[in-house]
Amino acid sequence: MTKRRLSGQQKRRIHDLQQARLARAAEKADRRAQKLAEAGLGPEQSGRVQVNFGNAVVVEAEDGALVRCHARQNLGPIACGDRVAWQASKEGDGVITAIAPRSSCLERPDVHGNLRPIAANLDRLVIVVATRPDFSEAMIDRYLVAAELAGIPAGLLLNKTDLLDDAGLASATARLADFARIGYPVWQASCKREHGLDALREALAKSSSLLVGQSGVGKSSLVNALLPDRDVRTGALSSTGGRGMHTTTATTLYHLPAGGDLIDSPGVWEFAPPLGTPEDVAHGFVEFRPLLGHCRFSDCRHQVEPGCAIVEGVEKGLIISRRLESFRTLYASLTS
Ligand SMILES: Nc1nc2c(ncn2[C@@H]2O[C@H](COP(=O)(O)OP(=O)(O)OP(=O)(O)O)[C@@H](O)[C@H]2O)c(=O)[nH]1
Ligand SMILES: [Mg+2]
Ligand SMILES: [Zn+2]
Repeated sequence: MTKRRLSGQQKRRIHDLQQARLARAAEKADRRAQKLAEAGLGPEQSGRVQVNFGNAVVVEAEDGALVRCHARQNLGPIACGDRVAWQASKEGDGVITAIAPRSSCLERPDVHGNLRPIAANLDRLVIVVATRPDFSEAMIDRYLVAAELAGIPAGLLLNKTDLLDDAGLASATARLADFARIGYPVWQASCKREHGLDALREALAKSSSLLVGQSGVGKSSLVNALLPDRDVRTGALSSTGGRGMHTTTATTLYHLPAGGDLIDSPGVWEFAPPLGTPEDVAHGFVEFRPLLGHCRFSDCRHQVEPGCAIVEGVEKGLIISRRLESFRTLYASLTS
């Protein structure tokens, strides 16, 4: 099949169709929840959302049992990792009746600007990158801004190091060194050669981490490598362009053997952080923070204003100029 580029209009149409389907699915889940409730429900129990299929979720009950649940629409979108109250129906599935307050939640806006939760109650975001498919520093920045604004510590993981010779590894490491310099841990791993997994196991133990990144970078392969008793479906890269094939379709939580959880998410081509105000954007760049409030103008936008502390920070070598460019691109997207 020949590859075809979709026009903006076609993309919007596809998106609108998908939104309509999602809305119908949510209504269906709502009706299903009502029907189950009418048939009589058991006592309220607590549980944690393990898989989010969109129209239904799998809840892990206190005793470890997995129950397919539907939710009332008025609860709002449910996220993988949510702690919930649910009630069993006579038919064996359940109804979610409440979502507990989230300690944190990573969200992304859809094209209409509505925020969609990716996963909740996270202690860490792991941005997985590889050189096949190659990574983009700007996309890493966008994930980092989302993590900073959600108050979730983030780290980077360069996977597939087995594909790199010494020069390739040195070059990828140098590209990621800027992120290490501003304080983000950078791990390296090869799922294929089982390299770097012990350090990762140690870093992820006893906490809840979400794996994000482009399709095909090896997020599900990492789950398989870290949880040897699991067999999560992984996909090959397409022969044209080396892109992943969107193998994972539902965000899923797995328990780590040493305690803690690892959440696998479907890969994306593009990621945009949810941004509130222009000030948010600057706060999302962690190394800007000590300089914010030191510009000559209190309403400085860090663009062309004289006496800008961020621009001076670049001149003094405190801020990497590529990060200022990333900031400006995000700022422009917000104000345009
Ligand atoms: N050489 C090599 N290949 C790897 C490694 N990790 C994963 N792969 C391969 O990369 C391809 C994609 O892996 P997945 O684990 O499905 O990638 P993913 O990030 O989960 O992709 P999505 O679910 O689409 O987001 C598969 O063919 C894997 O075998 C690695 O460390 N080295
Ligand atoms: Mg996957
Ligand atoms: Zn400024």
